[in-house]
Amino acid sequence: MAPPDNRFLITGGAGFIGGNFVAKVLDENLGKVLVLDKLTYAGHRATLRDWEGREAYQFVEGDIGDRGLVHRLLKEFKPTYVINFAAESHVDRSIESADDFISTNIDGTYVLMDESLSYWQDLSGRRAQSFRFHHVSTDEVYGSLGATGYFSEQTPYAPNSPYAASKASSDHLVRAYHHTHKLPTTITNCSNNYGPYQFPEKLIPLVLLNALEGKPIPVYGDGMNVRDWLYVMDHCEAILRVLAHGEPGETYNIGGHCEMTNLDLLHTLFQCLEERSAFIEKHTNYKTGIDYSSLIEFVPDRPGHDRRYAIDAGKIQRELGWTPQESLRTGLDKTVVWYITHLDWCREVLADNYDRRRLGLRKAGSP
Ligand code: NAD
Ligand code: TDX
Repeated sequence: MAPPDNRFLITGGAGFIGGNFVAKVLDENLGKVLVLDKLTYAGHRATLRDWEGREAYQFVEGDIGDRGLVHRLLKEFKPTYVINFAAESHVDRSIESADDFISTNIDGTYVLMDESLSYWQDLSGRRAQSFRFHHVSTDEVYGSLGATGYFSEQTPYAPNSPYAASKASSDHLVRAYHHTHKLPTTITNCSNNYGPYQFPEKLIPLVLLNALEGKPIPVYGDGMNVRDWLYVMDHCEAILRVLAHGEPGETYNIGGHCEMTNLDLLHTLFQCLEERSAFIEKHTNYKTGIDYSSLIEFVPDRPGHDRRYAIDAGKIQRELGWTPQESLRTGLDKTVVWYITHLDWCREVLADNYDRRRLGLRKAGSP
């Protein structure tokens, strides 16, 4: 897509999707990368280590809400693109406390964007024209669907969790900065991602590790909630298309064309694990031949649990020629292989951070 003199300021690059995006930009030699990441419980040096030492890569530990730092980085790095992946991203944690969701997802995005506006206003010519502020958002801003229908870019916002509300709020700020100040912004709202480097608090890596270890697999409610699963590298490719060819001021929905109930997803994951028995035996000390389904435990539902998400990704397909390349089976197999060969990464990111306990059961009104 982009000539190699492009410069990507990537926030949240030590996290799951940001980390995969950094890998893609570096592996495809698309330009120079500066990662700005606060290294919260979800951001890890173990992820960044994979590209340390590469000439095109730099890392700064810091907060997107630190105005002085953001100002300095923009001035010194002179990005072509600011891509904002930094966020608090776990719905269950937003139920326990929304403090960090408000400060990073809303206030932080505001500061990053406000400084980007000043930076862009000082640019001229081709550099001003090619600059983009890209904001990575979620389908959860649209709320929950019934048994039919899809989220399109015209669907009214109706966020249900504190996480979704904080993302909706930041989307509105980004939209307003384009409308008011003409800042060349783009937004993508995508469905559930899976793949390498995902912190094992989210469904797929949590279940994968519990299954390998023969531990109970918690399924919220009746397990019939539907998500539209998207392989993370397909998402990263979509963002690159939007940066290169998207229209400033526009929003693009990104989905995997892969709706599934949580229970069906888990059974597909178990099949992938069974097919990889020999690989598991070769690379780990875990037992195989387990009936993984027998590990499922139905647990109390997530408060406010959205029933169904499904994305109409027709706009990005028509306008930018993007469709997902990975099927659920091929994407899950890659994910299974990655986790089996990266158990050290799992141990390192979980240590002192999270013991895979149930999160998000704070009762309404409790302190
Ligand atoms: P993640 O939780 O894995 O990573 C978030 C990263 O942001 C971490 O590295 C963390 O250290 C960093 N960060 C947090 N607060 C920061 C701050 N104040 N300043 C700088 N860095 C900070 O998240 P993810 O799953 O990679 O999600 C990335 C983005 O994509 C988020 O904006 C999320 O809302 C969105 N999204 C995620 C999914 C999904 O399925 N994971 C789906 C749709 C949209
Ligand atoms: O242990 C679990 N058991 C379970 O049944 C966990 C962690 C989840 N679930 C259910 C809840 C959801 O219906 O699985 C589904 C997926 O849950 P998560 O992995 O927590 O994802 P979700 O809440 O759907 O949100 C994700 O997709 C949209 C990301 O975390 C968000 O950042 C993104 O915006």
